[in-house]
Formats: sequence, structure tokens, C-alpha cells
Amino acid sequence: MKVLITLLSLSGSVLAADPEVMIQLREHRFTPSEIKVPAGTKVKLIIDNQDPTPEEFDSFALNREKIVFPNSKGIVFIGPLKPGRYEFVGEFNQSSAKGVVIAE
Ligand SMILES: [Cu+2]
Repeated sequence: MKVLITLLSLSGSVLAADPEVMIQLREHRFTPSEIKVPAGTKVKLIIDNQDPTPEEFDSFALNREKIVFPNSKGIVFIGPLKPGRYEFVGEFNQSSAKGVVIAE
């Protein structure tokens, strides 16, 4: 019974649509570079790499790392987050590819 309850609650969270945020990466810059998300909610980040080179979405604060191939999209789920600022970078182009998730 415990297993069944766990499965039901899992499918419940899958059925409820998680908010999605699209982030474009072009010329090694994220747009938007400042992303506001609701605190306490799981959010789906879609990273659309329009550059001809791979990039790695990397965030120590969010505890996430994801390689995104050239001209491809990568998906990173974050949260639920406490209110605050969570910086991220494109690890391969850290001088320009920078951004922050603001949970509020
Ligand atoms: Cu990394």
C-alpha cells in the first residue's frame, strides 16, 4: 500500500504542469539572463543553444550541470527553491554566459 501511495503522488506531480522557462543561448550569452521563478515550485528550464558550439549549463547554487549540444535544447528541472538568488554560468564561456535564477 505504501508503494501504491508513492506511485500515486509521483504521477500527481507529473500531471500537474510544471512552469516552464525558455532560455536562449546565443553568442555565448543567456537571454533572459535574469529568470524569475516562483519559490517552492519545481520549474522546467529549457535551454535553447543556438550557438554552433556545445555549452554546459552549470550551477553550483542549483546543484545542476547539463551539456547542451549545438543547435539543440537541453532540459533542466530546478526547485522547489527557497526564495533567493541562484547564479548559473555556461561553463565553456564563463566570461559572457552568466545568469541568475531569482526565486520569490
Ligand atoms: Cu561543469
